[in-house]
Amino acid sequence: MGILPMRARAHARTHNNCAENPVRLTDASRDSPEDHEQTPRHRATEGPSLRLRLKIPVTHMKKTNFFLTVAMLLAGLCAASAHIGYTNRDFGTLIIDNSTVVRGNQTISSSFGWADAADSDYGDSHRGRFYRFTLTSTASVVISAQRDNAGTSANGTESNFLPGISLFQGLGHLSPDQESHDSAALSVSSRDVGTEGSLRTLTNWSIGNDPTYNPPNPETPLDPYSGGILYPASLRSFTYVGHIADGTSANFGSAAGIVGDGVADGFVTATFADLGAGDYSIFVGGASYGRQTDEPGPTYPTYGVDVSVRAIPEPGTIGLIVLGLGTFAFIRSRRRTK
Ligand SMILES: [Ca+2]
Ligand SMILES: [Ca+2]
Repeated sequence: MGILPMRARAHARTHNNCAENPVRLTDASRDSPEDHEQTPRHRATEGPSLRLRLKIPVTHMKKTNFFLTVAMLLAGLCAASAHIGYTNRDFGTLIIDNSTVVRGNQTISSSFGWADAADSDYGDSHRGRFYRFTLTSTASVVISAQRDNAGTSANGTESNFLPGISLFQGLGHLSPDQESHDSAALSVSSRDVGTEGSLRTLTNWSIGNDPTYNPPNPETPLDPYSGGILYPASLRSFTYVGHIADGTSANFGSAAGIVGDGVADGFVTATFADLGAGDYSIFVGGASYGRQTDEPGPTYPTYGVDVSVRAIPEPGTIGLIVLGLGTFAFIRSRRRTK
């Protein structure tokens, strides 16, 4: 359970669901531009709605059409916000050579999002950032997160941010699908009643998206998505691999099974061993559970973070390389002897 009384949180969430989108946009505008990922529907939403408003005076519209239009405009505002996206946070296919790759200059909304998703009523995926990478063969990957002063909290309160990292197999929805988000009908119907969102940082979880049509149909401005190809709503699954949290239970709370690094210093690192080939998502968020009362929303401070990955060849692979070099040296020495 979160630390706010359930009724208060339910109120906050109801208040926040569609209305949370402008809030996220505010957060995002302070964040990095990659938040405004332009899926086809995002682009289309602004087009037809705007054209409708310019061409058809409200006085000449039937009342029902007017309300439909208002509803669509509101829906458009909802759809235009960012959910689970990876732009500027995609490490790509990792080269397994022990080299470190950094994605810096990213910001995270709130200092509690990771820890809040470790408890029994889950958490909101918007209170953190998703990164991704791909492996084409088995490797161990070192993942690190270091706070910086890039967020709105860069006024002396950035030290409130203690990062938590969770690693999952799987990815959220990618274009042309709509992005995954917690308040999609499929997300809500696939999780327990009363949960705060779909995100879980200590176990497997899944999240849905909304259906969309691409391209939109400009001939039906009241229903611009009635043309084109249907991309139906679906669920994406995240298979839990492991986690690390900054500090101790004094900051990340009492949820069972959390592994902390013992030193609440804004830095965490962990090695995730023997990862098979495939696509992975990293979730990074704040690990200060108790700060939910200090940051009640709906607008949250943002905190800067730099995240890095380093892929290490498997010990078996190293052994083969050493064996190969040894054989080469042996053959050369034999030739010299001859
Ligand atoms: Ca929670
Ligand atoms: Ca630490």
